[in-house]
Amino acid sequence: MNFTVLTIFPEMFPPFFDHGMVRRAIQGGSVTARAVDLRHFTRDRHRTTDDRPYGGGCGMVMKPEPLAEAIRDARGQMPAAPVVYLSPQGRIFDQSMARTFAALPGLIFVCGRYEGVDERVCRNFVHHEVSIGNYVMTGGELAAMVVMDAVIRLIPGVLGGEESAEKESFSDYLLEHGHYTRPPVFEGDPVPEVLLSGHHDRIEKWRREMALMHTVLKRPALLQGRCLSREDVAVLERWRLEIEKLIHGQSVCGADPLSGDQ
Ligand code: 9D3
Repeated sequence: MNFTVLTIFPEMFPPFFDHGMVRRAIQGGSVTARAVDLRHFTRDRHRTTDDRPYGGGCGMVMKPEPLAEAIRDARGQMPAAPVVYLSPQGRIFDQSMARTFAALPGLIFVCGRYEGVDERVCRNFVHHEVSIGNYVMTGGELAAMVVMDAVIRLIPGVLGGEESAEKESFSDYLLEHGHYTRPPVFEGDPVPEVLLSGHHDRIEKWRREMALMHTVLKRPALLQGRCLSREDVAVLERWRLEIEKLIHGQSVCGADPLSGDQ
């Protein structure tokens, strides 16, 4: 997988490329990554990349010529790599988009700054417009790193990329169970006993149940419309009974909600 990032802030990228799994992927040869300074593709003395918007208004727009030249140059080097424009108006990035991108030979990222890029670049040079979420940032550079980070770990050959990616797609819609390591008791708080028991079938069952519980309590929307296994449904039914018992207990001992007192 080859990444080219077109940006007016190329210095932001080496710290990202030079750490952790990203660095290992590059060193191991499964990934190449470079940030290209858009100013190299300017021709004026001041190396201008922005200009005032037609029609007036505040803020600046990224000039089309340096972007177009930079994109042509990058495409010349990797013709099969689509151009991804990071923009707050893009489709919101998710795990399935990460999987789609990971199957490609390369990606060319265009990082917007100011109010964005000239619409004609968007229209004629960009294949995918991508946002990383509903909040306002100052440019596309961090978004490009987010996308590369999520894609790199899915590339076959990158540190068990295949194996763990497969496991993920199976339980994509569940959060993970809690993780524990030594010591067995930390500040009075013990590790769940089952994890120390050595019973691997009980441990697997506990993990699945805790994954379900974390999902129901923290991100219930993830379960909407997903088909759960028979065992998962049985676990949910058991919880429902437990919760119903608790509610019945409350209506006997607690205040009557219709009496008006409190
Ligand atoms: C909110 C009105 N405009 C700013 C005064 C629009 C605007 C333009 C450019 C808002 C943000 C940006 C810069 N953001 C990005 O380049 C960006 C981004 C983001 O802000 N949020 C989520 N994903 C992305 S990807 C690129």
